[in-house]
Amino acid sequence: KGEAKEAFNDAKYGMFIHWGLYAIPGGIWKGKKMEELRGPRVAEWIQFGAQIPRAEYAELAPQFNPTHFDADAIAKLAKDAGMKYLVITSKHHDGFAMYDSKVSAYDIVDASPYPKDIVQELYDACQKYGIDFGLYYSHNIDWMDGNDCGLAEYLAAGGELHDRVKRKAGVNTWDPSPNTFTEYLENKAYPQVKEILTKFPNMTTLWYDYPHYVTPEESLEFYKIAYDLQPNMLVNSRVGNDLGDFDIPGDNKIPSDHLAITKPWQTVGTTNNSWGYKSYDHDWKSVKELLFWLTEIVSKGGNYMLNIGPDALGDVPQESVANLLEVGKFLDVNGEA
Ligand code: JFZ
Repeated sequence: KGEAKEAFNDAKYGMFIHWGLYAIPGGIWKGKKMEELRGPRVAEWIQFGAQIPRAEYAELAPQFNPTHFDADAIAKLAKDAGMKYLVITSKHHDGFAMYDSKVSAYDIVDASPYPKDIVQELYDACQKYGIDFGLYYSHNIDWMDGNDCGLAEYLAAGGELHDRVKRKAGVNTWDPSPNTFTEYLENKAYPQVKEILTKFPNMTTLWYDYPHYVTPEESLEFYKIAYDLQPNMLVNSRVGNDLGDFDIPGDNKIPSDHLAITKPWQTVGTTNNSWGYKSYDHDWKSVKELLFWLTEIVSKGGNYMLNIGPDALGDVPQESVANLLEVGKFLDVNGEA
């Protein structure tokens, strides 16, 4: 994948989009903010945070009607911001697909009043603006269909008992699906990954997230599916078990010894402090700070993927739009061609 890796390094800067049903609560569930709930304070974790039963969380789907969503405007924003590629959440930990899936009806077209395939719209708009395309897929955690996220099976396979595992990080313990994790892999995760790779050709990256309880065999299977269908596409290291074509040092992190890294690497960052839309988080990184991250990462040979979180109507928060465009102006004047 030498050429693809070079292209990845050359791309340097791209857009990450976290968008799903969690944009409706926007970080507040029944009057409680993420900070008063469990787990990470990022808004896309609300189902875990408030331990919302699956059926109750699924009631968000008929309320999701992002009539302001404008794929063209978002692809153009990426372009004007100086970004070369875009990666959107095809399915996050909540298990809801943002494209028209034939594998599961828990998706934007089948379960919400919104008639369009959001991923398809963005894919087409990216083609139009010459923006490379990639997808995020939560392969391990699926609070709707993933039972215990594979925890029991991971332990049975002799998986390491580190802190996160002891804490059961991310595991749906409050209302796990009736099917087993293995059934989830066979009937949902593997088929959906095959589905997106077939539906959206010529992707540059597939972004798996996060290998909490994935066994080496499962990581290999996820990697192989990707390789078989799109051999030139790069898979991120979060496929798990030291597989993957590029590394991610950690959210909002720059590796301390970038010269020791042998794989291409990417830092992912937020524009405020959440990936998914968080209605009360106004702590936007300044243009100066975004430029610091971009120049720091790119000058060390990395690739920076900066996130936006559209709201329930599909509007991108104005502050992040303005800041991205300011960075774009800077790149226009100072960036290389
Ligand atoms: C994961 C997700 O849980 C989160 O919702 C978001 O999608 C983010 C991009 O990825 O969260 C992580 C995963 C790994 C680290 C931190 C947050 N890490 O290694 O520091």
